[in-house]
Parts: sequence; structure tokens; C-alpha cells
Amino acid sequence: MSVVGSSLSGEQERKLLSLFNNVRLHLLYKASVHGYMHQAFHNRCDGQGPTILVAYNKTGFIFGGYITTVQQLPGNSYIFEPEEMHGNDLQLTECEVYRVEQRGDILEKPWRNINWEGFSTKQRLMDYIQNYKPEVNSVVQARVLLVGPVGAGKSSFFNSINSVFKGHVTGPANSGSAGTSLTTQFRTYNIKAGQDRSALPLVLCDTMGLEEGLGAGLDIDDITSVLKGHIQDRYQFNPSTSIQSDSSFFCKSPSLKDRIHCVVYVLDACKISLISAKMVDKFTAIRKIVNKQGVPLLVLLTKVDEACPLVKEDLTNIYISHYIEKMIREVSLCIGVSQSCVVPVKNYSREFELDVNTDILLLSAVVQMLRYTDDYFDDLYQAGDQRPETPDS
Ligand SMILES: Nc1nc2c(ncn2[C@@H]2O[C@H](COP(=O)(O)OP(=O)(O)OP(=O)(O)O)[C@@H](O)[C@H]2O)c(=O)[nH]1
Ligand SMILES: [Mg+2]
Repeated sequence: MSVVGSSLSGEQERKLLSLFNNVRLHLLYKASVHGYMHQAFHNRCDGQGPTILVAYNKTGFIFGGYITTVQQLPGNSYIFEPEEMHGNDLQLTECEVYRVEQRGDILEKPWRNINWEGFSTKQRLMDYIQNYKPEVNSVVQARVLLVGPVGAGKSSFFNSINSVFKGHVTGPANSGSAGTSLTTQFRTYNIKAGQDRSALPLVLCDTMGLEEGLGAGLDIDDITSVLKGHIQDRYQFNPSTSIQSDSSFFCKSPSLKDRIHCVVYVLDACKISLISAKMVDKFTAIRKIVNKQGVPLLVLLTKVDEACPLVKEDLTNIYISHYIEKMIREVSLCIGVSQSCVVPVKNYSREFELDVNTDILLLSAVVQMLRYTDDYFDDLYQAGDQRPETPDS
């Protein structure tokens, strides 16, 4: 693969860098390579954060401008002297756009260790998941509940894990964008793996998205029923009322295998700073219910690719990205969990083919879910209590 090089000389680059404080430049777009088209420019430069545009003309002038976001372009104007700026020559010989990266954007040491050794790591994680056995004889599958705001990536997470075990990207669970939750039913998904396509010892339970308002989105009382194992697959959630005990989807006497063993809050990394106080209140209310049932809680931070350009460019930057590390700290404060409970992932959203690093991150998240499930069973036995036999406690 050929690397696209800058047209700036070393001296010119140093001069440009001296206008900033401790930054480095990353070439995103070069017109002679990527094309002079509007679309090519926006495809490569939108959503990249602060950028600098450098234009070269026939007369030998090098000029340009700095903006914090490409979307900011229309409407912004400043006064300059054309003769001084570009010698009245707008016939460009080249045009480049660089992302301006603060040197502090990248941490010197990863804040969490992960082995990016490609297929061997992926296989090891898949083997761990396939061979997982809950520590209780009466239970063969860990039951993990995904809850979170509308559009956070709950259904996409199931689709992504299913894809990893299928060998290519699939999309059985409805995922996409709508004003309200696209998922309206309670779904309990099995994932098939291995040559005999047997079910993994894991069931991912997908729910309707949470919404701020009362009577909108997933009903909090329904979460209690799901946790206790009362709600069955394909129950149609009703935001204005919780499930009734005479519903055909209501299981009157669930056992330990029907209960939820691990709860996962799914949050969109791009929207952490936008989470409203009302949504935080909802999280707190759910957390109380989850704690009361003695179920461990994990937080899945999705869309890390959209949140951080360094991660979008290369997923293995995730644990050296200063921005993602900051995000994890914010999430842990907002939800009130330790940072080790927050797991970042990138779901498959538009790809056809699998990518090994995406898979490693996704599978690592599942391994955490299984470890937390073990904690749930450990806790049951250590407490010596009879919770499994008395699901209504
Ligand atoms: N780039 C990117 N897009 C994602 C990621 N996860 C989900 N998406 C996209 O986000 C949108 C919403 O994802 P869903 O999986 O439908 O979200 P959900 O939480 O199930 O939403 P509801 O069922 O509506 O509550 C879809 O367009 C996905 O393709 C991710 O990690 N990265
Ligand atoms: Mg969904």
C-alpha cells in the first residue's frame, strides 16, 4: 500500500507547527490523489475535529486556513488581502487537508492491556466463550440483558456477536435509526457456533430503548419482571403499562435459568456529554432494581469509532486514546460504577466483512459479561441464600 505524502517541505511544516502549541499534523486529504471533487473532500475530512487546509498555487504561494470542524465552513468569513495571501492566483496545483492532533491525544502507555495478536487472540476468546459453563448445574446459558437509550446500539451488539460466530456480518435483529425505539419486543437471542452450529452458553436479551419521559420507551417495572425471568421471548413492550400476570408472555414460575445473570447498560460514546438529568435518574432507578436482585452491572460503550477519529482510523488506538479514556471516566462517574466495569466496543454497522480487531474488542466484552455472570452465581452460593428458588423475592 503506498503512503500518501505531504507536499510541505520539512521547513514549511515546522513553520506551520510553530503556529500551534504542541500538535502534530495528520494528512487526511490530498486533491491530486483523492480527487478535486466536493464529495471526496467531505468523505475524508468531515467529522475529523480540528483541521487545517493547505493550498498551493502556480505562483508558488502556500496558503490556507484552520477550522475546528469542517461543518463550520459555511457562514464563517474573515478579511484578508488577496495579493498578500495568494498573489491573486487561485489556480491551485495542490490542496491538502491535515487533522490537527494535540500530542496529548495519544497516551504514552495504554490505560488497559489487550492483546492485539490477531487471529490467535480472536480464537482464544471464541474458545473461552464456547467452552464457558455456568457454575450452577441447573443453568447452561448465561442470560445477559441489554438496556439503554434508543439507538445506543443494543440490537447491533447482538448482531455483531452473531456475525463474529457466523464468519460474516449479519443483521437478524432490527437495527437502525428512528425517533423512538426500533426494537419494540423483548427478544432472547441464541447464537450458534462451531461446526455443529450448537447454541453458545450465552443468551443476549434485547429490549426496547429507554426514553426520558414517563410513559415513553421501556417501562421500568418491566425491567423488574425481565430480571426475575417472568417475561418471555417476543413480548411486545407497552410503554404506558407494564406486563400483566395474565399475559400469555408472563411466566408465572421462572427458575434460575430464566433469570437475568448480568445486566449491561449500552451507551453511545458520542452522546455521553448529552445525557440528560432525567435519563440519569432512569439509570439510577434501574440500578437500584438491579442491585436489589443482586445482579452485576456492566457498561458497554458503543460507537467509539464515531466518537474518536484516532479510533476510527485504527481500532487498536482505543486504549491509547486520551479521549476514550476520558469518556470512560465520565461514564463511570455518571452511572456510578468503577471504570473497570466500562467496556468500549465498535459494533458492525455498515461493513460486509469481519475485521479481526473489531472482533477482539467485541469478544472481550462478552468474556467480561461471562465473568460477571460467574460473580452472580458466586454471590448466590456465598450468601447461601435461596434466591434461585424464590424468584419473587
Ligand atoms: N459507527 C457505529 N455505528 C453504530 C455502532 N453501534 C450501532 N451503530 C448504529 O447506530 C444505529 C442504532 O443502532 P441499534 O443497534 O438499532 O440501536 P438500539 O439500541 O438497538 O436502538 P433501539 O432498538 O431503537 O432502542 C444503527 O444505525 C447502527 O448501525 C457502532 O459501534 N459504531
Ligand atoms: Mg434495538
